[in-house]
Amino acid sequence: MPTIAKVLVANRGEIACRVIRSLKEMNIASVAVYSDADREALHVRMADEAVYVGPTPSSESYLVQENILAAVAATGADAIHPGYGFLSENASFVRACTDAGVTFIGPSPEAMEAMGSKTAARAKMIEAGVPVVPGADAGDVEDLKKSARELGYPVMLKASAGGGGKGMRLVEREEDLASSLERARSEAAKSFGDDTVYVEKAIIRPRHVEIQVLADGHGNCVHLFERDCSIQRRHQKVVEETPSPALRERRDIVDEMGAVAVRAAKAVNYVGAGTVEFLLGEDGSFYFLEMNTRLQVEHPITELITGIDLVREQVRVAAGEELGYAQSDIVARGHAFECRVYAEDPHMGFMPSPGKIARLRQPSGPGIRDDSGAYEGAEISPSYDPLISKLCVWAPTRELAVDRLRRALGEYVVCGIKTNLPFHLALVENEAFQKGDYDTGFIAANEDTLCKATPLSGEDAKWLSIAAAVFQAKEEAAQLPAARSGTASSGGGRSPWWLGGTLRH
Ligand code: MV4
Repeated sequence: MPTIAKVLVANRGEIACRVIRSLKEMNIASVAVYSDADREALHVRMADEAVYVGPTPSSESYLVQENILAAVAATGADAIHPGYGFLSENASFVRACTDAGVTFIGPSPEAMEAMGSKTAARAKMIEAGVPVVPGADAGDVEDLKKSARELGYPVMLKASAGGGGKGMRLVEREEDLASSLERARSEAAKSFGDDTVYVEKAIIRPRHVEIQVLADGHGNCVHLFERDCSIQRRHQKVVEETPSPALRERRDIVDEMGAVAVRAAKAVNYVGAGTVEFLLGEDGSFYFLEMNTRLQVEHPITELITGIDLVREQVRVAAGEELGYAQSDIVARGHAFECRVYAEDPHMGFMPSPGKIARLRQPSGPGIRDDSGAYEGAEISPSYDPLISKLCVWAPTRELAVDRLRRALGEYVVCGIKTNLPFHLALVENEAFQKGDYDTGFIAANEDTLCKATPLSGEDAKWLSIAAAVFQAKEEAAQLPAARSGTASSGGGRSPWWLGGTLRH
């Protein structure tokens, strides 16, 4: 059983802070890595040690396997937690960790590769008896017409090498098939360098429902219920919740989806935390979409309803421990939402809005969890995903959770940059959302009401400009030499946020 005494967190932002927190609770030393832009970042201050891994662009720092492994060697870390994104689903990196004698906190490279290719995953799932959307290779137009007739319209054309909705085309009638196939092929070739296309039965008004799974290296695997991630904008999740409103009265379907997800995980000898994504039809039918072989952004809402710390379980399993509990021991209570708070301007097409956070007040109080990498004075860099934090709420019922979400969003104050908080505030007032009556097309169908600028009255605009001028003047006064002596903050000019970790250049 590998002992894990020190973990290098090969990530940044909120997820790095989140992982470091569980390591601290487990009395495991933590090592942060940082680029030029992240020299003053929160995760660097929270870790016991921090190592510089390169210039700001991720491709020159966080994604450079040699630099990450050099940081492991320099600090004597015996394990790496990849977080999500970056190298978290990179099988060659897992092999490099193993070659370097470092424990990768996650699944095997084989499991990653089995699930990394859509077509290989689909074949594997069919073999394992996991329901997939009825479909076939497109072939030429005549083959496609035949397949589409058998499937029944509408059908969905998808790029075999694609994902995330790129190159997808809905075809309602046979007369549109040839032209749609041509466009799908050219988009697939342009986007993925591979023009292979396949056809599926289109699932109408689907929901995106995913199941969290957790497996150890001793053949034990459980699921931790579902997350409804249908509130997406351009295939980017924005709000997630558990339980799914569509399955509140259908826990039998959740049990079935959970059992299928466990079967999918076992089919690839999965170890660690993973997520099996499904399309859920209006009739309660569900179909395998893909499996994410990493911890997901939205994992906190599962933690809130089950009380299980998924990062802690990942580390335990990576250290060779058994789960120590069975499916019957996993109990969920209450309802949880996650709102992704982005440095984006919803009134400008969600354009990223990088810059300095001049003022920040994050919500707290009963049932609130705000996983954040931000702090007052932090710079939100244009070089990385503009996620500021994930505002999560828990309450005994969905209705109470909506009330709590409204209260928490009302407390959230960010000055200096634009955020998508106005979008979230509009969403929580939307009647269909309040009823849980939505599908994956919800934002597209409601974008105008969810993103309209709430015009300020003349009087409000006047007072806002006065307040901004006063604020600016105070900021400039605070920058004067006398005010910068640093005597006010601890550590001789060092930021008051500094927690005393060791900084290695
Ligand atoms: C579908 C579908 C309807 N029918 N497949 C979008 C990206 C990729 N995850 C799969 N997607 C879809 N596949 C069939 N046969 C509808 C979608 C879809 C979608 C799925 C999940 C979450 C958001 C979505 C937004 C638009 C379309």
